[in-house]
Amino acid sequence: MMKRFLIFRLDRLPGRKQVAWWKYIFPLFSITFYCCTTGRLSSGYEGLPYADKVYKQGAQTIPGKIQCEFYDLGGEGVAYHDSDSINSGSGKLNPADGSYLHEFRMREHVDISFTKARDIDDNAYNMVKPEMDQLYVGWTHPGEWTKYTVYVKKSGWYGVHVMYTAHDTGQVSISVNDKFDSSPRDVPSTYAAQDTVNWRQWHHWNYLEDLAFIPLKKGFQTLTLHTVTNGQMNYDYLDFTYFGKKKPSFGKGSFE
Ligand SMILES: [Ca+2]
Ligand SMILES: [Ca+2]
Repeated sequence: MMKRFLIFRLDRLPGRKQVAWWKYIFPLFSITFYCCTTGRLSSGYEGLPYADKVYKQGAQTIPGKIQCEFYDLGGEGVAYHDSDSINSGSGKLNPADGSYLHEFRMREHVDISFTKARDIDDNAYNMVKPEMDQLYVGWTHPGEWTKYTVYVKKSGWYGVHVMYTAHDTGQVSISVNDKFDSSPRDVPSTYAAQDTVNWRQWHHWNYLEDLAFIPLKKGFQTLTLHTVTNGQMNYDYLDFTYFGKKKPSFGKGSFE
């Protein structure tokens, strides 16, 4: 569609008997490739895969980890929904100092921080030891969501696992191309009564296997991570592992 449109426009360049058509081949190819590879034309979705001067990959791939902080570009209502217009982490809890970690997407509404040493995220109450300097989405509230353009290498059923903290047990759901929603999935609390440092209750990390099983088709898709109940969860990444062609007959089910 885009290709036809551009060819039509080139034919109608005004006042030129001889068009240096070759000058337009590379831009035409680039735009077509860009649009096709982001899935923008096929879905009508206006968001784009995140990339910056440090993270240059663009769309994240499945199987593999989907880093939650690399939600798409596009802003409120397109690539995410957040309950306020402040990034409570980047530029606030982590003051702007010119560094990548402190200023990561600090003008966007989604709240982002990163794992820190000095007995903050490397504490004795972790269920799984987190890597340091890992960006994560935090300060979550029910109703908030972030969307990701991903590239799925192989069609089939995938297990979804999550690296997270949860002050109280909450629930999340995942949708694919805005068409299918998983039922809400429990994200168990990582609260530890023996930790007497109150603010650190948001820093007990866990890796939950088999949060859900979902079917994915090969190619570019969008995934949306919804915070359904409770909030107060921090999401480092979703981990997708290939399960097989057939729907799992065990575990926590699927979309159905
Ligand atoms: Ca916010
Ligand atoms: Ca992360």
